[in-house]
Amino acid sequence: MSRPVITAFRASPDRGRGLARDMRVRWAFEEVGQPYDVRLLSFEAMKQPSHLARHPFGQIPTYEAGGVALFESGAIVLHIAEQHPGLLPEDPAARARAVTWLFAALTTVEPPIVERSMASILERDRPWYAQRLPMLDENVRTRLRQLSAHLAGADWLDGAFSAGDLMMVTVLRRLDGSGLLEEWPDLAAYIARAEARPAYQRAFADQLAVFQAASAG
Ligand code: GTB
Repeated sequence: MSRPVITAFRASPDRGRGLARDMRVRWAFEEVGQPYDVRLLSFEAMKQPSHLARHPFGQIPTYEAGGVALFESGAIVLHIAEQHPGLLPEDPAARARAVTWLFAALTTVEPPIVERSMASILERDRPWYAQRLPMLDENVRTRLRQLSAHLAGADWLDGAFSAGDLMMVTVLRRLDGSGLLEEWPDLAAYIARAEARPAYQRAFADQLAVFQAASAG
């Protein structure tokens, strides 16, 4: 069977920090040992009809393999996890809980983190930013506090490392540089534990190499 193809930024605005959402898909492929190819896109190419046919919102990442074409990083990671052993437990109840954590990362934890991140980029010079930031920080802190209470010293969210942890860690990494993660050393250790996984390291190096090539060219 031919290798799956995903799309990613040709020149990621995160400057190779692995914060764009192709990183979670790359990491999932590496965890399950599935080689893949990457089609790199400029911002302009992402808005062309050929890409809009794959992604109605003109974004990355997308996924194509064996007649299946997907967009949305959560759907792609879940699909990879369902196609290969390694990211979801065999036991049906544990599997359902791992999928629950994947959704929790995307729909409960990611929104306040993205809201804070976007405000810090787009509103930093606005007169209301200084007043708004404490509320944005507090919304993030609420989730971090709750996550920390759930982890309660465990290595992973629910037993063995799963697609739920993979997604949660990619979501939390977007707080890098905010100073908020440092308030929960257990969460910082949770992220570091995930980042130490060889699959993560390979995925990170691959996306960094793309940025370095774009910068050199
Ligand atoms: N819900 C979708 C998913 O999960 O796949 C969201 C996809 C998405 O937001 N894609 C972004 C994109 O294509 C790239 S990842 N943006 C271009 C556009 O909308 O025109 C988001 C992202 C971008 C940059 C950073 N960064 O620089 O730190 C972090 C995250």
